[in-house]
Amino acid sequence: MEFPLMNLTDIMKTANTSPYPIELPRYNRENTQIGIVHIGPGAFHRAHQAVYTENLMNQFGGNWAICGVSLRSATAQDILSKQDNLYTVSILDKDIRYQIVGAIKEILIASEQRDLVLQRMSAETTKLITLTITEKGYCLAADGSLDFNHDDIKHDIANASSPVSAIGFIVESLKIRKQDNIPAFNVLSCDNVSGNGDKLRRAVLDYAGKLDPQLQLWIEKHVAFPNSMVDSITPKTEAYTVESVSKAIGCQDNWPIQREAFTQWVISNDWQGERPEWEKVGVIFTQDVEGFEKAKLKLLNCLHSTLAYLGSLAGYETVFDVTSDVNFKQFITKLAQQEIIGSFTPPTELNIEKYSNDIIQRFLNPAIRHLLAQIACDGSQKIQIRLLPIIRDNLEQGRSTKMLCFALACWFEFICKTVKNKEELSDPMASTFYQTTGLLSEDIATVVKSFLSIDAINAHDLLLNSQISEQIEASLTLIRQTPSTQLGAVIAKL
Ligand code: CS2
Repeated sequence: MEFPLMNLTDIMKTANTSPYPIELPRYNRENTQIGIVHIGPGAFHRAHQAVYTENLMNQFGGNWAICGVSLRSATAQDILSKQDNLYTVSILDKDIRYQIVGAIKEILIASEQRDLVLQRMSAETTKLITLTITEKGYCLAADGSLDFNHDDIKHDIANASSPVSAIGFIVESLKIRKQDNIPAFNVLSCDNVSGNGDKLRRAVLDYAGKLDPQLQLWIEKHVAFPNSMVDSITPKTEAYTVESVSKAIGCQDNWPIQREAFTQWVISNDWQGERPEWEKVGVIFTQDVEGFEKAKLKLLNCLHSTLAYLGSLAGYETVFDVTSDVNFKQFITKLAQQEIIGSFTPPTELNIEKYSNDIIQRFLNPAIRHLLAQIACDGSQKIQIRLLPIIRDNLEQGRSTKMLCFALACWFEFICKTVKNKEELSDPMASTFYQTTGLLSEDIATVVKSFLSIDAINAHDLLLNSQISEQIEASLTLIRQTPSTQLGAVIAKL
C-alpha cells in the first residue's frame, strides 16, 4: 500500500486514525531555533538524546532544535531531508507506541558542507555540541590522550580551518567564537566511553595546545565537558521496521528508529552558561556519573559483548534468542553476580542486584530483535572499555576472573574464525587482525600470545599475568574442543 512520504500535515491526519498511540510534535517547529549541533546523528542519537529534547520542547518549549552533522556519510541527509527530517521512534515493549520526532531540523554532511557546519557551530544561538561518534571517533591513544598519529588528527593539525574530525570541528568553531567574542558552547559526549567528557576535554585541549596555546587556555576556562551515561537498547533499523512503522502511522517513513521502552540519561552537573533543562523530562543530573557509568558499562555492555561472541559461536542470531537459552542466561547471571558486581562501587541510590536482574530482563524483551552481529562490531575498542578493566580490578582485588577470561576467549575465537573464513570484520583493527599470522595458529598459546601482544589492544599486562593467560588458554581450548551446539552445556559447568 502506498503512503504519503512523511510530512507534518499528513501525519497530523493519519495519526488520528491509527490504531496505535502516536505522539506528535506539540511545539511550533518552524519558529524553533537551532540550539544544539549534534555530531553523529545515528540511530542511537535519534532514539535517545533527540527524544529527550523533543519531550522537553513538547512540554516546555525552548530553542533546542538540533542540527545533525554526519562527518562523512550522506545517508541520513539523503533519506531524512526528503521527509522534512521527521522520523518515527517505535517504542517496543508489551504495548507498541510511536513518537514522531521533529527535534532534528536539518542534517549536514561535514565533508561536503564544511563551511555551513562551522557556521552552525559558531552561531551565537548554538549553545551546545553533543556527540555520538562511537569509541573510535575520539582518536585516542592507549593512555587516553589524543593520538596525534591518527590520520584524521594529522590531517586537521595540517589543515585546521578545514577539519575532518569531530575534535577538529570543535576547536575550529571555538576559535571562531573566541575571535568574534561569542560565548563558548558546552560539549556533551553521549558515547559508551568511561569518563567520556573528561576524555574528550583532554583530547580537545591536547589538539588546541598543538595549534594555539592561547586558544587552549580560553577553552580550558570557558568550555564545559560534562560526563554522561546513556542507555537505551536501540537495534538497527531493518526493512521490516520501515514497513511495519509506515503501515502503523499511515505515512512512509524511510528511516524509523526502534528501541526498548527503557531509557536513561545521567549527566554530571558541571556546565557553563545555558543548557537544556532535561531534568524536567527525566534526565538525572548528578555529581556521581562515574558510578552509573561503571554500572552500565560493566553490566549491560559487558554482558552484551559476552553474549555477542559466545552467542555467535553457538549459532544464535539475537540477544533475545541466546538469553532465552537457560544455560546462557545462567552464565551471564553468574558472571554478573560473581565476577562483575563487587568489582566496582555503584552509586548509593542504585540497587545493583535489581539493576543487574533488570538488565537481563531487558535482554528478554521479545519485541526487540537485537542482532548479536551489531553488538559484535568494533570489539577491539569495546573490549578495552567493557571487559579488560573488570579483569584488572578483579586481579587487584583477588577476585575470580575465570568467566571473564572465558568471555575474552570467545572474542578471540570470533575474530580467529572470521579471519580464517576470510569474512568481513567490522572493526577499526580489522587489517591488523588479518596481518597477525599468529591468529591462524593451531597452537592455543600462540593465538593467545598473538592477541595480547597487539599494541593497540593494550593488554600487555595481562600477557605477563600467568593466571590470566592460562585461564584464556584453557577457555579457548574448551571452546575449540566443543561443538557449537554443546557450548551451552559446557558453560553451565563453568
Ligand atoms: C551495545 C550498545 O552495540 C553495542 O555495543 O552493547 O549499543 C547497547 O545496546 C547500548 O549501550 C544500550 O544503551
